[in-house]
Amino acid sequence: MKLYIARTSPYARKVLALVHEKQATEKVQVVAIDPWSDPADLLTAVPSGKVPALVTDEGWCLGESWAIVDYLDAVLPGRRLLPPAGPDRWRSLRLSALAQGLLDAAFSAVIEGRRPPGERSPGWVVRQKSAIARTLPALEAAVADLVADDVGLGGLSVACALDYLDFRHDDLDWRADHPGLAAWFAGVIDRPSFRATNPR
Ligand SMILES: N[C@@H](CCC(=O)N[C@@H](CS)C(=O)NCC(=O)O)C(=O)O
Repeated sequence: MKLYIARTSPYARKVLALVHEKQATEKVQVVAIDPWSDPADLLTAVPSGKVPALVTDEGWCLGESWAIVDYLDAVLPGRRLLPPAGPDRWRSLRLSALAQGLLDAAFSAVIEGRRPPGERSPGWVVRQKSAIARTLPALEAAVADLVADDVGLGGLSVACALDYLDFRHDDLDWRADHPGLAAWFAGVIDRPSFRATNPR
């Protein structure tokens, strides 16, 4: 299988970290590219032109981190990060969805700041930062679920999103008002899967 990534993409990191958690790195050929330069291979694989993108051994293509992790979790050997059914699965998916919302807002704010000065919208950045500010307390309230998820897909996704805040929004002192979340994060971020995919 071929996995297109960008080294600093937090969405791609989530997929890569899952591959590491499953100790299945030898099954996935990682291809680092710059999605913003529209490489032909990426555009052939996924019409969105975004990373991560997966091309399977059978030759079919899959985009979107949330779909790729579901697929890889099922087909790769190693521990299952997303429980197959029932309340454990919904808990993990809910955490994963909160993380995706956090990441979307954090990433969108960063990209807005990279537009040419005359095209930037301060109002858009404020809107994204409000979404971040609403999501962090929701995660703080879900710390028991994070612990129960035991670095399943939900916990893995939340850790990647929080580390993206540290990476790209280092002015945001999210730990101060979310001590439970900060303690949980400190306990997981040194895992080999996160160290191996650290974008810094
Ligand atoms: N919803 C997508 C988001 C992926 C995404 O936005 N990737 C960025 C890099 S972090 C990208 O490839 N952007 C290129 C573009 O928008 O043209 C996912 O979860 O995989």
